[in-house]
Amino acid sequence: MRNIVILTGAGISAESGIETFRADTGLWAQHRVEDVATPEGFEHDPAKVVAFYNGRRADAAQAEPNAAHKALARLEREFAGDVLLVTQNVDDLHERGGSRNLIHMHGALNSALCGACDHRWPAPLQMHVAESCPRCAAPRARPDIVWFGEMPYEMDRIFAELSQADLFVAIGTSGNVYPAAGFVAEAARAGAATLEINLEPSAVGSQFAKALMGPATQTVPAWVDSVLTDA
Ligand code: BJW
Repeated sequence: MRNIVILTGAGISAESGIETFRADTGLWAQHRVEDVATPEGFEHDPAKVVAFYNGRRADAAQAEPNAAHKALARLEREFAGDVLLVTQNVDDLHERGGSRNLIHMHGALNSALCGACDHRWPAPLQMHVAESCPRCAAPRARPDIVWFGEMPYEMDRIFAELSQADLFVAIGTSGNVYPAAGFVAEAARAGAATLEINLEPSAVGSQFAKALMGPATQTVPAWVDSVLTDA
């Protein structure tokens, strides 16, 4: 086995104290998706959207990487082949846990994006509405987040890596949001072994050949140990 592609979702950060989206008391039980996670919502009420992401950025800054984040970083360091981590999460707990080969397909809380020229720069802890772009000066700064209806980042690279994967693993994601929910089918079609690690089977759980159920801080370190021992 040479190439491992790992997809992570909100469940891997849950035990660091970051809320998931679709739990009964999760973010989507507290906020309307249309209001805070669509371009139309931002157009209609930018102050509400900026405040939502300011709160999320503050929560992420308080959180610490957990044993699952650290185990994936160890896998990247110690596995003889290539490990690519694709996260849907916008927090920076994978980086702070030590991962380097990482794609934030849904953007990042610590990044700001110019809606006029696509320039990116480090977001302040608290963004303000209609901040100016440091490159083109347009008052169009927005959180650098992929909202519904927008194209996730680095899709060409992700699909290329999935087509070369020997193993695809999804950790802590509910399988409700595409294109990420379609990665298991893509990887299986290309001949990869597939593994789901979650608290409970996801919406696409039946498409995985194997599953490990339990909290990520227990299942992920145990799985990483087994991969490094068998390698
Ligand atoms: C634990 C745990 C513990 C808990 N240990 N596990 C109809 C059909 C198909 C698709 C569409 C459709 N209509 C529209 C679409 C497309 C749309 C979409 O998928 N909609 C669905 C709702 C149907 N997708 C898009 O618009 C995307 N763009 C797009 O498709 O562009 C076109 C394109 C075409 C072709 C190729 C490529 C692209 C953009 C999606 C943007 C998603 N944005 C959000 C919000 C922004 C980021 C943010 O604010 O953080 O991203 S939505 C939200 O969901 C967030 C997440 O990244 C994403 C996934 O959530 P996740 O991570 O799975 O969290 P939860 O809460 O759902 O699940 C947590 C899991 O953890 C659970 O399974 C728990 O069991 C588990 N768990 N504790 C282990 N301790």
